[in-house]
Amino acid sequence: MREIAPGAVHAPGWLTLDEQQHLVRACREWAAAPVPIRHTVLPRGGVMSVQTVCIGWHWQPYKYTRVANDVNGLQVADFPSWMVALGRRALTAAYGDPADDYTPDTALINFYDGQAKMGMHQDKDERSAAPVVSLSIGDDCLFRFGNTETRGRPYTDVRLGSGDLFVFGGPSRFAYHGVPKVFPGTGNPATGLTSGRLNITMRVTGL
Ligand code: MD5
Ligand code: FE
Repeated sequence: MREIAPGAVHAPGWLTLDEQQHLVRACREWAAAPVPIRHTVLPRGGVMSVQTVCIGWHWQPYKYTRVANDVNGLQVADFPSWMVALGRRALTAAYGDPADDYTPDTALINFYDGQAKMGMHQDKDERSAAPVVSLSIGDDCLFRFGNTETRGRPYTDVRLGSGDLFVFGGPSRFAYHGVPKVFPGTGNPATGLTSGRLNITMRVTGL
């Protein structure tokens, strides 16, 4: 367990192999239906290299909706209670306090192929400052954790691997961050994911 910045905690290998397998299976189902995973199209026409599917609420740039009117118009899958429980356990692991009042209501599930990246950005479409719980499965990546003022330096580069937990809360909740690189072939096929990287971020929308 390492505190990268106040409120930003990295717990390498926090998920068991069994938990990773369970999450891979769940994400495969969510990626298929009711709203298929897709490359999000940005308002100015850019297409994200990462593929995303959401549960609970549907994220589109730059808001949350109940139905995926930018994809197929259907309501996204429910946010299951077992994911709420997992999010609470993650917060407790990171901060050491009970987290019974933490109730994430959405998750963005991002799939990175070997070429995908995510540019430096802040997550501020949520109307809540509650922590974000991030879980990684599959190939390692370079994760860049920045500051709340600018996209640029200072930042800290952290390598995230399969099973890693990262919690962003307190003063780190609205920091800039991104994924400059994935390291193909570094994952563990026993997770069920034979290539690429899966990242699940649980959030509280405040909606
Ligand atoms: C990823 N996902 O690896 C990252 C990990 C995203 C996204 O950035 O927006 O889908 S989550 C990192 C994160 C989320 C929310 C707040 C902060 C970091 N932070 O304040 O540093 O696909
Ligand atoms: Fe983000």
